[in-house]
Amino acid sequence: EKDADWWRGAVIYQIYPRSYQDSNGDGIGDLGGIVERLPYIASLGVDAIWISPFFTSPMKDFGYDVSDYCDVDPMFGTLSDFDAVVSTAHALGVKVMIDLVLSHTSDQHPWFAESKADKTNDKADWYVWADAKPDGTPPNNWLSIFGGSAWQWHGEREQYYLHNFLVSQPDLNFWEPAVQEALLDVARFWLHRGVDGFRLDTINFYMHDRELRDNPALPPEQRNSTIAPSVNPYNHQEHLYSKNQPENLDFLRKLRAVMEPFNAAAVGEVGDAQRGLEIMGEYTAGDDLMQMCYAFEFLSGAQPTAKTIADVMKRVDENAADGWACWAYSNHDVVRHATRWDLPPAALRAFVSLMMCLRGSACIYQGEELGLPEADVAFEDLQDPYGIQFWPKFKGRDGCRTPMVWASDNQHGGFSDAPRTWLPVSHEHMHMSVADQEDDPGALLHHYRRAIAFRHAHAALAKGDHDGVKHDGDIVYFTRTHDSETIFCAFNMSETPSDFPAPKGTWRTIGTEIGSAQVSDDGHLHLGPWQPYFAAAI
Ligand code: TEU
Ligand code: CA
Repeated sequence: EKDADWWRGAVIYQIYPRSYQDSNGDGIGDLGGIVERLPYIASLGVDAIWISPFFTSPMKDFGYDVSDYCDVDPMFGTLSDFDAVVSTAHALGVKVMIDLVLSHTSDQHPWFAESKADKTNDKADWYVWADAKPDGTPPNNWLSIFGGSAWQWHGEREQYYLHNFLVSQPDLNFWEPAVQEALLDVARFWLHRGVDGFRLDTINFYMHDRELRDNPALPPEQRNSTIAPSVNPYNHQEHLYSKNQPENLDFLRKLRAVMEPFNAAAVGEVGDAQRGLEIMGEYTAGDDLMQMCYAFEFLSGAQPTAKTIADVMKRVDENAADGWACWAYSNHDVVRHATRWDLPPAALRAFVSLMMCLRGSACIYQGEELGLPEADVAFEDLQDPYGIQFWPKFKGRDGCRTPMVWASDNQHGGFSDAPRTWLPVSHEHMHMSVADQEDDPGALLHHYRRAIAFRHAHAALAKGDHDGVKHDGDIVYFTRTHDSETIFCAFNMSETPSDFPAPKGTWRTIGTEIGSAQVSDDGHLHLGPWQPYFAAAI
């Protein structure tokens, strides 16, 4: 009776566990806190949660550096706390996706401890080791996303090791079959514990070029900052050999086969500013690969307009027509979109309504349902190594990682009873708390609930095909169809009122609860600022 297709069109709520709810008063969010807040999450109407890493970790990259894949970091709780997350979520009808960071481990992982000891141990080839060039410099020119060479010299082993991210995040060697087997066992472990799927970190970094060829330079006009801020020289290189290797697909097929009996779904994170959608096409191309890839198109850059939204959707159709994107506006790595695009409340409403209607699944990042802006974090409070590296040109990722605000009459916004929290709660966030918005019928939180419910009420919006996304001035519009249901959607993506001809044929206006316009007597739609129009074919 399990629905293998549950992920298609799902709304996934992303939890950054350090900052969701602290249940034991140490100033850090934890799994017990998630259990406490699950009724709230269920009240949003989301299908699933994605929990950022809670595994054993020295926390150099706040959990994206794992030292034991099959245990919970004591900071976050225990395996039985995790079981409580799963059972509570399932009882509320919410699925659980966990964040598997398989491309690299922490340098504190026992596998690395063994591997680094010498060149002959059992795990000698579990990481990517290479000799220095004759002059002692790294084996090639590959760069790390977090700054500098992607190679770190190791005195004991007298070799360099590869790290695409922090020095303390050595890359696993996916060319070693035993590594792949060990990682598939990790997936099996969690599937047996009841998880419904995975968010897979950086799936396009799994394999590397075995010959370790130098990456070519990227022409200046192609350097953009989707994956890393523009101050980072990483953007000056085309990562031809350090990522996107065709053999990634072989591993992903094995992983999918492991997931299949559990009806589990994966959303693969593909970090590539130039070829992201092309790679999405490759990685979601068949039933034996990823169900979804995470789309970066709305996670950086200028505020999307009717035209750029139509362009993105067209590129998805061209590159990944048989695949399925998972959209997001905000996450734990980027500036919150309320600030990044400087959006007024009406625009925040329009953007989430749009996301609920686009072909694809959708990720909502904790706090965006409250309209939280990016928090200002002072240099003294900074925690993110990526921010510390490039400060002040790039202030890092702490501004989107500050604690959730639950109630404004409470110390630390109801997040924690500790004297001090790991990142300070933003004062600007306080009056936007969940409790404040629950009491205010006009609050954004209620709009998020209604927009999610609207999608769930219409299979065409969740699972349907579309006839191509088009734009006319500031209006973006399209039609979605599933089985016998056909829905027309139009959105005025601007401050300026706009007229638009009503679609031909017989239609019934729907979605008035999320602001849908009505067709006027002259057969036109008069769309106010940021106003949508929705209609179902009769
Ligand atoms: O991010 C991968 C990735 O693409 C990053 O470069 C991201 O774009 C960057 O943080 C810039 O904003 C994943 C995780 O989401 C991130 O938190 C981790 O730090 C990273 O992998 C390494 O595991
Ligand atoms: Ca805690």
